[in-house]
Amino acid sequence: MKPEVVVLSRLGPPEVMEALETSYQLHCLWEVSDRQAALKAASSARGLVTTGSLGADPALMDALPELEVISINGVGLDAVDLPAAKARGIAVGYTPGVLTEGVADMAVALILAASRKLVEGDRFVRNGTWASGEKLALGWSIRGKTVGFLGFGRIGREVLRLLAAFGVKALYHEPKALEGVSADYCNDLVTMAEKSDVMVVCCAGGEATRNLVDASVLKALGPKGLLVNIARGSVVCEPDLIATLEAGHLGAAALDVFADEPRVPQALQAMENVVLTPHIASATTETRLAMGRLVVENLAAYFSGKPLLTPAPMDGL
Ligand code: 8YV
Repeated sequence: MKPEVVVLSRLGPPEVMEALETSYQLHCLWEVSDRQAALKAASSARGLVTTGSLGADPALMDALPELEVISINGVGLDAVDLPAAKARGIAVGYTPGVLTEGVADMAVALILAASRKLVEGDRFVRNGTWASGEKLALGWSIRGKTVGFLGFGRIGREVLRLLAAFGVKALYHEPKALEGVSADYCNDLVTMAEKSDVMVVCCAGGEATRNLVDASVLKALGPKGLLVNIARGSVVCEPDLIATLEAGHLGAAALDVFADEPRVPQALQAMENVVLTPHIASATTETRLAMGRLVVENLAAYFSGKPLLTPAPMDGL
């Protein structure tokens, strides 16, 4: 008998779902109209596959009383209730490392898209404004500018490695200074924002970072400043972001993540100086294949009695 596994969202490319189907009896929840009935039918499931955004809350764990292992397709742990999993003795795996490069590439793409007006320029061509004789306003160069990193883990450091080719100066904000990193520490976020031309949000989500980027930080970044968020929408106070942009106190924003996905405030959609993408920083075939393989390998390790390859850090909870 194959173990039963609940899958909350289709993982791609196709070989990931094929690998899951080969080894498990799947309950694919995105295919059902009645989620409660589907969960009831899955009440013997021993495994759960979820994503960084969908996570797993205690209600879901309660609905799956036989649950032994959660395998997350993502690096963010903010949507999975780790204390609830620990209390139930549920093992949790995630996919660190394999998405660092894909997400870092996206941060650089967003910086260039906003500073060089790629999306605005595309609209300008398509809607006939260029043909009507108008000129797009000048963009600006990232070369030699100062980039402040809110969070300087694997992803932030990879973004900086890529940006080194542009000769940027780098600052970072973390709860504590880090050893052996090639960026200057700022223990105050507002001070870092004042000194930065671009701020890249690449810290973990969750209560510790909720609304850390508020009006005071955004105003300090300033009327020429650019905010890039490839982490979690919860880190940025969205109403403050909208108000600061509308008042012209912040120059631009490039956002891959939002407070209430997939809903994106109309006010942000209406602004030419805002680049919006639908939470796709890890969404390349290469990265999603690597993530999907690790999801499958973590499950396989669990069901063959071995330690997970990449267990979520649950110690000390
Ligand atoms: C994914 C993410 O988009 O890693 C994360 O935490 O948010 C993203 O890489 C998400 O997990 C979808 O699978």
